[in-house]
Amino acid sequence: MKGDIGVIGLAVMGQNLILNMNDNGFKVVAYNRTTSKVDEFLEGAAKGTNIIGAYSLEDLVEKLEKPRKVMLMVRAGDVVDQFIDALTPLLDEGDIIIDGGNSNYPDSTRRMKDLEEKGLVFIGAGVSGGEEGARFGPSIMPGGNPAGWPAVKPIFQAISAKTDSGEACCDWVGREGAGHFVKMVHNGIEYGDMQLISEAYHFMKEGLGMNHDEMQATMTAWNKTELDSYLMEISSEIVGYRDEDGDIVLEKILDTAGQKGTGKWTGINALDFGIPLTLITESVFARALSARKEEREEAAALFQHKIGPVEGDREVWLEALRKALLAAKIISYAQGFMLIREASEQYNWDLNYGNVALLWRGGCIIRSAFLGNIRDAYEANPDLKFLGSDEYFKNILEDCMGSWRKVVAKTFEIGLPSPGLSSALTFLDGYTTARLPANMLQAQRDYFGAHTYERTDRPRGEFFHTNWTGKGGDTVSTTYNS
Ligand code: NBP
Repeated sequence: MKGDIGVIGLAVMGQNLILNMNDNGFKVVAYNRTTSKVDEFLEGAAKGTNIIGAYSLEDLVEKLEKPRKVMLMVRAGDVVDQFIDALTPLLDEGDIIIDGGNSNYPDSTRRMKDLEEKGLVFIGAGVSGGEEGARFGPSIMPGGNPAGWPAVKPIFQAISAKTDSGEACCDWVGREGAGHFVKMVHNGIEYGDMQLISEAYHFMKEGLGMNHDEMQATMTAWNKTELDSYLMEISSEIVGYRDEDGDIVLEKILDTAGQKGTGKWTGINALDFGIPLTLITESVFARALSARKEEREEAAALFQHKIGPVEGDREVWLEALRKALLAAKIISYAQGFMLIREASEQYNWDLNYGNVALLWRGGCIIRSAFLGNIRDAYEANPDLKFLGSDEYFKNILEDCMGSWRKVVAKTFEIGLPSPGLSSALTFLDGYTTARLPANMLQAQRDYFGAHTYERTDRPRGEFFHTNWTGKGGDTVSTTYNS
């Protein structure tokens, strides 16, 4: 009997996905560039399973049932193109290549189009959940050529995470690079959630002077509220975790954050699309700032910067902080969905936003109870432009507003950096302000560059220029560049 699917790449993600597929009754053919890893896998974790090894791409292709499904779980970038180039001549019309790595979505769009011309089907599937997710149920975000979905769907939906009501955290996202785009935004949101929790920890530790047991108890309690999420759960474990000497491990970790680039990609796309994705982008910058450790130490000494204590009733402050965290988190997701909507409209992907929320409901790093409410919001109104306008979220934002302002104001007062909490509030204040001072910006642009402006007392689309100095002409910047 031939294999149902082939998987190339036997590092942590590939091996665990294969074992998961095997558990779900699929016959998997496993291949790796360094073929000794195939034997190690078959003799190790895959011993006693139905998994078959392959020792060349020809061997892999030979061992698969048609239409063949070959999944790449290799390092993103050139390696994916190299495997696609090597596989293409070996495959037959209608065979399917799936890239399950963290690829940049324009690459997936390009690969889908190239392979479509050659009669092959390409699926770019974002996979989230790390090692444990891959083994026991990841969130999978497949996009690309929809012709391949019927053949891949039974496998992916079987191995993916399930919601409490049994729905698979895997469904078709959309054409071209839509799957990898949604995965990219997922990772961006992950940056935002992590930043917000880190700011709350900072406020508790430096502002309220709490010890680690107290912070752990607080985060554990928060995890039973609307903030219930995987990241809150692991953070509550981390904050109280002690090493063999009884010391808190967290305090021994150097405060310089790493990043692999998906948060940066999300920010770059937001700038390209003109979407005010402030919280996620601030979170990327916060990591970049943290990485300049030595410079920060010098500047801290130079400015003698100290974070002042937060005075007052601790319990009152903690509830205010919880509300600030929740409100800022809503804004982060609202901004993320604005970016997804913009991409969907620009690329004609016709994405289902409620479905996107469902994909993230389980299995992935940003999984949370909250995503169920986001799904409900988009099911009730698929055209929702701003998540915060949905009744459920609007009520929370209004309820949290006073506490949120109080916490952000306090962080400014005591010198505690709060880029996530504060940028989200600034966004909401801007978004809910009917008249912003952009009239001044337009006047300045027109003054120095004859860029023209629209008027409050004339229909939109009519442009005017003022000869502000009496020395300029009537030529506007559509006809010359200054
Ligand atoms: P890695 O990203 O570490 O890639 C390892 C695989 O790539 C091995 O099979 C390796 O073969 C192969 N490879 C490399 Br590296 N260079 C190669 C080359 N020049 N030619 C051929 N093969 C090459 O594995 P991973 O951490 O399992 O991740 C796989 C994909 O899933 C990545 O795109 C990653 O970004 C994504 N992802 C990872 C996680 C996670 O938590 N790790 C989560 C979600 C998504 P070799 O054994 O012969 O060197």
